[in-house]
Amino acid sequence: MKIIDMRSDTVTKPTDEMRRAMAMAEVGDDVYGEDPTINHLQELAAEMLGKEAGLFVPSGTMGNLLSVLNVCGRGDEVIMGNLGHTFLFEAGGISALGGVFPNTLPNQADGSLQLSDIEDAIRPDDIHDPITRMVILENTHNRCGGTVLTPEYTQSVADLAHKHHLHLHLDGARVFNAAAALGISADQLTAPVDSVTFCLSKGLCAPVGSVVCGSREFIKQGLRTRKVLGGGMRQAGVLAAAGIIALEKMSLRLHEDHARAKRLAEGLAKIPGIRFELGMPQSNMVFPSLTDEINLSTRDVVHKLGELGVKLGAVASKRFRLVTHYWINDEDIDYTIKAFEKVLAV
Ligand code: TLP
Repeated sequence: MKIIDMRSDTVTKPTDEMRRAMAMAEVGDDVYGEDPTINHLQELAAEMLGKEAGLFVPSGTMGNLLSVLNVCGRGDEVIMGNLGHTFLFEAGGISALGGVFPNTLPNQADGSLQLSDIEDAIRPDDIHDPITRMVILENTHNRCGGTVLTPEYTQSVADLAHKHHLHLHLDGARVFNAAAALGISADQLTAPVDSVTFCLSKGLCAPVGSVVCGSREFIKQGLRTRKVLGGGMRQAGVLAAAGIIALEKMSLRLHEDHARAKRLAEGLAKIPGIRFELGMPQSNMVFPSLTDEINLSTRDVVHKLGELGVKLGAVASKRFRLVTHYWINDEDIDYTIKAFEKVLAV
């Protein structure tokens, strides 16, 4: 039985072209700055995101953590969304390792933070208060439904942050999906921010790695922070080789995943018992929910779909997440819709 794995785009395996490039990659000791393939990847990433420099890191989690630790000391505060990945899914790393305090604001349905909420959250110069240092946005926004923030909105947050001398970081794990959804280049989305992390190992299909981009000074500091976190790698050019293909080729095809996500959602929306509380997909994530008439739990549904070869995530008491990616084709979408029909019919 074919397994259709839509739990996440993190499950993507490298393409044959990536595997060939990995085998042939020129490598060196990257802690000495001597891995030519990593150097090329970092330059390419910085250029594509319109920043001075880039830094290859093992994961998106480390990219976000490193960015926070670069800017904040113990007791400092970061403003972020209450549904943000850094708050929900990074094991509290900024607090555990940096003593950094998250000040969470309600994420709006589209993944944004309200400007007035941000303004109110910035601390006054008062010895009772932690010092606000940073704001984090996420684009696309995972838990809000793979929603897309516009360059205009990002600029308005940057203007506010900079007025208060705050650093604006973007968790752009899927910023190339956001750019594809808007039909613009990724640098238009990242121009307003001071630093950005994006992932090579999600929809872009590379096996490992993320890149942090920012000013030369920020990345220089990041090299030290990465070392502190144990993320200084050696001949990791074998990984960066896949990352280069991810950027040059795979970033250009993400609209195909978005079209399949839309088709999947449209098919599922026709099935009695399914509704779309979070709205229809804007990128590669589909979040169907069960209506109250369905007596099955999400666990039951995940289990039954698993028996039919469809893997997906359960993200709330009545909600699922399915993520389209390079290894999911049109037939897989049709099969998944039929499998849902079957499971919910009983
Ligand atoms: N997200 C994963 C899970 O951790 C939830 C997924 O399956 O979507 N930022 C965002 C917005 C992310 O979605 C993720 C991974 C990360 C950061 C962390 O990336 P990694 O897994 O490379 O540490």
